[in-house]
Amino acid sequence: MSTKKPNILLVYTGGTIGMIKDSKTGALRAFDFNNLSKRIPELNLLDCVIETISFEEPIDSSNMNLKYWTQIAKIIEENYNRFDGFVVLHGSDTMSYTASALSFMLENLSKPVIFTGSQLPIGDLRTDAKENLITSIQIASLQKNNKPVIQEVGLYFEYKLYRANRTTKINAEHFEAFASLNYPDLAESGVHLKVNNEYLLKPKKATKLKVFKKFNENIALVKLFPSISKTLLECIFNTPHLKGIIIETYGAGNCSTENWFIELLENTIKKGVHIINVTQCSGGSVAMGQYETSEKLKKIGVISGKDITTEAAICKLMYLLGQKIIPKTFKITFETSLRGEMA
Ligand code: ASN
Repeated sequence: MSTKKPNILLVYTGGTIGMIKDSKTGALRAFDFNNLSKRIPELNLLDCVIETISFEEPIDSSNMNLKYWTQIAKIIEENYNRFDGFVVLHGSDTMSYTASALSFMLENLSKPVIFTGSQLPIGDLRTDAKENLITSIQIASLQKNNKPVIQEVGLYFEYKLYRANRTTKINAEHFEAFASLNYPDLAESGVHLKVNNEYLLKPKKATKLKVFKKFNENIALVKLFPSISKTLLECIFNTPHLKGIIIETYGAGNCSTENWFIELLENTIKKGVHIINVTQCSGGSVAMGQYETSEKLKKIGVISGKDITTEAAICKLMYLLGQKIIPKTFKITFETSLRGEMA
């Protein structure tokens, strides 16, 4: 058995976790990650070797975009062989989007990439940052038979490890800020760190990491509401260069059966724009055809998002549009689970 300690790369992108209160002004400012172990001496107790890399200018995650997603993917790609695991520190607001995007960008991933952050800055007396950071590093360091236990993109927050592309931020106040309503927790941190092995992704054997960065951003997200206007929808659907639209429907994928609405969708699909049906509910699945109010969607070729989160649907759509899949197979490809993001 090898006695080598796992090497972990900590990637700091920004967010509340990396901030400390200036003792004089009281304002929050980004923390110097080169002095990480000085600030958090507990890290020296961990059974791994930690290196850090930081965005030159850390950002609030509300400013996240494709350019930054690509930057994170590149950091992982360039350091993939030197490290056994990666922990990405990220603002919680858009963490589910970034972590979902990375799950699609990193094909054949066989090492842990754990996203975490916090609700309170690391320097705050009542901070949740220390536990989130320390346990994320421990999870990224877990090995069995010299192989990482977690071999996918995860999100760790408030004692739970989730499959990242199954998560949604559900609370801006509670320390328990995330939920994975359609997939069980991958691990739980209590007195013991309990990994639920049966729910982990098992990657194909001996395949090399491939990093795909050519996402196509020409997409739209429409949340339906009773009495939504034809003018508004026509305006969105006729956006130049649009390649895909995600519609957040009601319940199990239901929507209005008014003729103008169905015709608008049908004509848009005929123009070659993909339409994905995702439910507005936080949990549960789209089941087109279960009610009369979704039967027509099925007939006109709307794609089922099944139980995918909106965050993961957005990233999967950008990813698949970037792959230049032929129109005939696009629907079946979207409806297939690629990274454990849907049933
Ligand atoms: N606004 C912060 C961010 O997402 C929130 C946080 O990290 N808790 O960057």
